[in-house]
Amino acid sequence: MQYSIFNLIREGINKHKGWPAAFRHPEPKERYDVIIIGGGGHGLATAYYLAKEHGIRNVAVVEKGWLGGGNTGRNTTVVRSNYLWDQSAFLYEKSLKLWEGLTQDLNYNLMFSQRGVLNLCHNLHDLRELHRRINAIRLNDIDSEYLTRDQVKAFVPILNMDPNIRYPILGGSLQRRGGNARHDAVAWGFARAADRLGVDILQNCEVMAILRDGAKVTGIETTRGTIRAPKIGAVVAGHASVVAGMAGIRLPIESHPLQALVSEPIKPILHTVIMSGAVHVYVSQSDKGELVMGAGIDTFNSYAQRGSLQVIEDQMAAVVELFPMFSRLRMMRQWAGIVDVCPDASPIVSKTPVEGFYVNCGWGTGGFKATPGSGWVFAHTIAQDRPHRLNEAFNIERFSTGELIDEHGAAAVAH
Ligand code: FAD
Ligand code: PYC
Repeated sequence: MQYSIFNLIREGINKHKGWPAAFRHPEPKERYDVIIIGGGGHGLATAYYLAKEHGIRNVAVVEKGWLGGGNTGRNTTVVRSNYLWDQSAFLYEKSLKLWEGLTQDLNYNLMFSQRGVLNLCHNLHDLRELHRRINAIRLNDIDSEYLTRDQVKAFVPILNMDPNIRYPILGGSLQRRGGNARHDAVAWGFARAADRLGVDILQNCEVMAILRDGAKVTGIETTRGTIRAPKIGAVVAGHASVVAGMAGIRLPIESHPLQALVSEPIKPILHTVIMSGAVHVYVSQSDKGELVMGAGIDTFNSYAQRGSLQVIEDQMAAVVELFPMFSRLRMMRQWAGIVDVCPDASPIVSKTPVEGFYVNCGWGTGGFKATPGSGWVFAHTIAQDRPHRLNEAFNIERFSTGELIDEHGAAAVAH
């Protein structure tokens, strides 16, 4: 449904009682063709593309809490595709291309803003590594450009360009097509579009067990009853090991808290995303005016969605080093999400040894940008029972064959 200014005025006068729900709240059916566990962006995107691209509409998305209440609603919304290795570059670039048409495709304003992502370098090693990456990225026909120190200064005049500081800025790599999007809108937009294609979205429905008949899955046991399906996809960032364990699969994943924080809102001052691996912080400004910041994971393993003070103290020191003028800003909120990290800092989007059980996990600190691409390839993998060529390399076997895709560098500051 399209909304006009008249609807808005009418709803304002009528105390907002007339808006239709964006999606249905159905009771679970006994049986579906596919069950997707996890109602974050990746799970909802998978269901949407199953219905849209593969005509599989008898699908349930099963979410233990509310849509987007996991990392989809907790991340700092950086979108980019500047990855080093071909396999990752192609997958993240597919995702970025989908982002570029997603607001229109879903008919939902995702506030996708290609404001650029600028990675700073502060020493000779950084500089050499930056050039290597820019060359690798451009060889894959993905945009990436080098900015000299003077060009960085012209692009973001509020950065501290003093050559005598601890980590002087020597230059940067800029992906102009990178940027930010509104994270909740991504969940809501995919949910509404999937619902319209017939997908059942089941919230407050926690998966407690995965049912098997020998080597095959047959369904799930949930807090809303037993639901049967011959194909089950698990897309549960932060709890991938827990849910895979229910199917008898052990994943090579560690779960860590990743924190972020926002300042009080201020007038527009920062028009791009700044990341610095050496000083160790990243920052952008939201449409509300808040500065959104973060850095690396807390080093301990945890399922508690909070982190330690020392990590945010370090982030604050780093941001003030890059932007001395932010020193008087007050911080408003801090939170954490649980990120599942693979040993090579790349995801697993794969079939498993259990027939009909598929996993999509291990996106670590960087899966928001991958949301549409991840859903697109995972839908293909489930529908065809074989990976798409874009996710072939991200199989679960690579941890025994040794064909790892080491993207620790691309995870950069957030790692
Ligand atoms: P989620 O949104 O977490 O969805 C998984 C869902 O599964 C959850 O809603 C959960 O409730 C549900 N679930 C779990 N267990 C069960 C169960 N037993 N039964 C039913 N449901 C279950 N990435 C970027 O690309 N850019 C960024 O700037 C960025 N910043 C980040 C900042 C922070 C602080 C954090 C924490 C992460 C950040 N990320 C970023 C990573 C990104 O948020 C994630 O990779 C991505 O959102 C994962 O999406 P998802 O849909 O897989 O997971
Ligand atoms: O992957 O670009 C990223 C990112 C930024 C902040 C957290 N992850």
